[in-house]
This record gives sequence, structure tokens and C-alpha cells, in this order.
Amino acid sequence: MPSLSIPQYDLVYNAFSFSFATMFAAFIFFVLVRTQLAPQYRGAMIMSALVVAVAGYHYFRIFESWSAAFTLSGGRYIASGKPFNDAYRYIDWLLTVPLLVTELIYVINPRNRGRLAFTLATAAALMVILGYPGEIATDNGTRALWGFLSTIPFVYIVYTLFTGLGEAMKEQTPHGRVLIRNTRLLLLATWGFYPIVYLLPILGVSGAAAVVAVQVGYCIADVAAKAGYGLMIYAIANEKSKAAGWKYDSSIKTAAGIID
Ligand SMILES: *C/C=C(C)/C=C/C=C(C)/C=C/C1=C(C)CCCC1(C)C
Repeated sequence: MPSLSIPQYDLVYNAFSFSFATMFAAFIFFVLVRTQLAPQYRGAMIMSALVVAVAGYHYFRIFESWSAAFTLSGGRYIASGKPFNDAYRYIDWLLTVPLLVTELIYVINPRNRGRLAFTLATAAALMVILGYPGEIATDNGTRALWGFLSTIPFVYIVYTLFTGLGEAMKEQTPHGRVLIRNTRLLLLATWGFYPIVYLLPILGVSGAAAVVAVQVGYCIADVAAKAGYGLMIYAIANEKSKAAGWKYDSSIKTAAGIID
């Protein structure tokens, strides 16, 4: 670990703190709003809640590991000797990335989804597993090789979501179609960020600035790809619940009627 200036250390520290708070708040939101949706769309909301719960826990651990990895000495943060544990991220991805692809399939077609969700979730897990040996490798050749292998399932997932879901989109309401299209774009923009960060050491980026950029960058991507994406899933589920004739308002009126 290179030594960091106080603002550099604090920026990462605050980014972890912000990410933890966002995941925690998103968890409460997804749990509370699921009952506003038609029953067939609640599964997708539960998956969103699980994703941010798992990520929130890992952010808490990453945050602790970051604090322990540095000590303040002479106005700079220097390595304490305890390693910063980056493996938490890969364990987190292994659990959350398959859930993220599954929740999209579930919200688009809750009745007929089994095979596609399973294939995409398997590809997502494979992508993370193949990336890990490269992430911890010290030489760029090994990093490039595993990175390449990991990119194969990555391309498969992105290709399938863009072609396969294009078909499914034809059956949606016009507003639903816009929401699904935006969700796919959010997915592409955020997921595309991870392999770029992975490439930085191969491109020769290193030192304190690289450590700060990688950690803050992953925080932004994670908040958008997990909490922001979950909000989009909620918007789609809400739109489709309405299109299916589900009225949440009527249940409120009924409750008020009982009080009357
Ligand atoms: C919430 C976490 C998410 C959405 C993580 C996504 C991670 C990826 C899309 C990672 C992809 C990678 C490659 C395509 C090649 C290099 C290795 C990875 C694992 C960084």
C-alpha cells in the first residue's frame, strides 16, 4: 500500500461510508415498497433487497479493513502492516452479480423465465470467478489472460440482454419499454466500468492516486449498479403492476374505510 495524504485517505473513507449508508437505506426502501406491487413482481424486489443487504455488509467490512490498513504518521497515512482486504469485493460480486441479472429477467417476464435466468446467472458467476486469479496476480501477463477469459461470459451476458430482451420489450407498455431500455443502458454503463478499472495496472497506472481512483470508482459503480438499478427495477415492476390491473390505492381506501 502506498502512503496517502490526509485528503486522499479521507476521500476513500467517506466513499465507503456513503456506499454503506446508501445500501442500508436502499434495503429498507425495497423491503417497504414490495407490498405496493402485484404479487408476481415482488420476487424481483426481494432480490434487489438481498443485493443491497449483501453489498452493505461487505462495505462495512471493507470500511473496517481500510481503517486498519493505515496509521497516521507525520501528517500522512502510511501502511500499518495489516493488508487491505480486497477479496471482499469478489465475494460480494459472486453473490450479487447473478442476483442482479436474475432480477431483471424476473421483472420483465415473471411467469416464463427459468432457463434464461439460470444461464445468465451461471455466466455471471463464471465471469467473477475467472476474474479473481487475474486480480490478485502480480504480473500483467497472468492478469491479461484471466481478464480475457472473464470477458467471454461478460460479452455473452451483455449480448443476451441486448438481443433477447429486445424481443421481450415488444410486449411492454410504451412507458415500460422506455424504463427497460434505460435499465439496460444503466447496466451497460456501470458494468463496463469494472473491466476498465481492472485494466489500470496493465496500462501502468499505479501509486496513491490509482488506489484512490480505483476505490472511489468502484463505490460509484456499485451504488449505481445495485441501489440505482434496484430503483429502476422498482419503476418497471410498478408500471407492469399497473398495466396488469393491480391497484395499490384501493387497498389504502379499504383500510381507511375500516377506520371510518
Ligand atoms: C455490484 C457489482 C457488479 C455489478 C460487478 C460487476 C463486475 C463486472 C462486470 C466485472 C467484470 C470483469 C471483466 C469483464 C474482466 C476483468 C475481470 C472483471 C471481473 C473485473
